[in-house]
Amino acid sequence: MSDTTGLALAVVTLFPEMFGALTNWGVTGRAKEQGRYDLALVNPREFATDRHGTVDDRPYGGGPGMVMKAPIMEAALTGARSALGPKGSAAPVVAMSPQGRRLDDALVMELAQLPSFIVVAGRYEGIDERFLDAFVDREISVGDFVVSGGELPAMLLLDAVIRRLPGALGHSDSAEEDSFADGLLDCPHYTRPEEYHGQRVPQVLLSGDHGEIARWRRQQSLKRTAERRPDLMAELVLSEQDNALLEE
Ligand code: 9D3
Repeated sequence: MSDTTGLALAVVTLFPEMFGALTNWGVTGRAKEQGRYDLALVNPREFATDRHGTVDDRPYGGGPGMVMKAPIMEAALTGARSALGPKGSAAPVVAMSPQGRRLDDALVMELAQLPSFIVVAGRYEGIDERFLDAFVDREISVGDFVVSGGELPAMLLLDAVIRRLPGALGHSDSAEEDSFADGLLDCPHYTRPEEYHGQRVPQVLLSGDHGEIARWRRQQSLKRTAERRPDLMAELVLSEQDNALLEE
């Protein structure tokens, strides 16, 4: 990719092969082919200094598990900055962490507007706190549940960011119509057959009246959001028209 166009990404990870799930498939695979982003993968293992390739060590104070070593992570981060070229020196660093701020659409949009950033994915119990203090700008969590490492959370974050890059989505699934762009859940969807296990497609969708269809879809979105996500509903400022649709 050229140095001046597209988002320049780097991930520091012990399992770089996992990121093929992102770069090889679907919307995020196509965006890569189209040069909308580039992804450098840097393995801390390559920066180990002993013959065993050690990247972790026992925690001070005792307890279970292992901790990723700060000097190795620092060297890998420097490697990631080099891999990014001229954009590397200014690239913010985000670490995936259960202790981080919870990912949401606002944070995704913020990251999608940067020229470059670096993601650090941890394994084991975590990374030496002094590396986080010295080099990491923000820690991000994907939710209050435990997964086995930072790689899947990093892929989740990057998928969400990449689909927000200009041109990444064809107009068949436009970014404006994506759920959460307007703070509402999506409406229900139907395709053939017209009747399935005795359930018919809502008549309005067969009517060809595009005004009525848009109105019905908006109403369904409002209703579902109110029923399923009162937390999202509380954040909305509804128009008179939306309030009327919800009343019906
Ligand atoms: C016993 C304390 N655990 C912390 C909650 C240990 C621990 C579990 C899992 C430490 C690291 C991990 C690996 N998880 C991540 O790196 C991670 C994560 C997650 O587990 N949930 C939600 N978001 C994220 S972002 C990175």
